[in-house]
Amino acid sequence: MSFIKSKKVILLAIVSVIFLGSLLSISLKSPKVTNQKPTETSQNQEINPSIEADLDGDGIKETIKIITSENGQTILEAYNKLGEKIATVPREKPIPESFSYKAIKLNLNSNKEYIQWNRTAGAHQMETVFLTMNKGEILPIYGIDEIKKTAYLPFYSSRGDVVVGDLNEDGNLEVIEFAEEYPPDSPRLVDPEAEKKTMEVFGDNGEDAIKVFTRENYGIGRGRKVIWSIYSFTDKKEVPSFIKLQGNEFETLADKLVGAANEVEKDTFMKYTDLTQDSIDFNIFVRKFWNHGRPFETPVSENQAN
Ligand SMILES: [Ca+2]
Ligand SMILES: [Ca+2]
Repeated sequence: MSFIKSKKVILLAIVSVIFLGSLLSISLKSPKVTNQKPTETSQNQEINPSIEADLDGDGIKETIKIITSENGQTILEAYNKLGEKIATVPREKPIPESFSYKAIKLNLNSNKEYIQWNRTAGAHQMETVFLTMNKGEILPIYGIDEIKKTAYLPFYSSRGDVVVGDLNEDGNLEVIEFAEEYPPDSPRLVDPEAEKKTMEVFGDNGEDAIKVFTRENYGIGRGRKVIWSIYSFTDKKEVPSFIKLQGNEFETLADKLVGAANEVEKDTFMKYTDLTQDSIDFNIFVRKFWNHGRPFETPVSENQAN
C-alpha cells in the first residue's frame, strides 16, 4: 500500500487538471455533439498528420501516420527511421476519429511510449483510448476488472477529459474517469416546447434524449463531480493493460483526491462508492445513449488476461 504516501504537490497538480476539466465541461451544456479541432497534432497536420513516438522503447522515435477515411474511421501506420512500415491498426478494427492525440509514457521508468487518443462522445462526454504496438499491429490497451473478469474500452469521462497521472508515485500512470452525481431528487426541467424539438432532432432516440436533458436541467441536475473509477497501468504482463483499482486501493486514493479537491472548492467532488444506485444507473444510461448502446465491457479473453 505504498501509494498512501502521495505528496500534496502531485495531488494539487492533478486537482488543478481536474478543475480545468470541469471548467471545460461547464462550457458544453447543450445536448448537441460539439466538433472540436485537433489540439495536439504535429506540424504537418493538414494533409498527413503524424505523431512521433518511441513505440518499442529502443530510444528511437517512430513516425505514426494518421489516415482518416471518409466515414470518420481512422487507421494508424507506424514507420521506422528507414521509412519501413512496421505496424498498423488492423483494417478490420479501425479506430474512431479523434479531436486530440499525443505520445505518452505510461511507465515513467521505461523509454516506451504509447499514443493517447481522445474523442468527443457527447455534449460533455469524452472517450480516450491508449494504443500500443505489438507484433506489427497498433492495438488499444484494455482496462481489466480482475473481480468481474471483464475487459473495458474506451475510458470515458462526462466532465472534461480523463485525467492521467502517477497518483501513487510508483512510476506507472493512473487514469481517472469522471462522472456525474445526478442527485435523484434534483429538480427536473419541464419544457414541452424543448421536448417537442428534441423529438424532431433525435427521432427514434427522442424519448431517451428527453430523459437526459430534463434530468440534467441546464446543468442543475448534474450535481457534484464524481471520481467514477481509477485504473493503474501495468506492463508486467505480455500484453500491457490498465488494472481497475478496487476496494481499499480505490477508496484510499479516491478519498485523497476528493479531500484535496474539496479543500480548494468546497463540496464539489465525491466518489463512485458514495453514489446512489439510481445515480449510477443514470450515468450508465447517459453513456449508452451517447454511444448508441455500443458495449464497453466484455468478458476478458485469454489474450487480455495474460
Ligand atoms: Ca523506437
Ligand atoms: Ca501509479
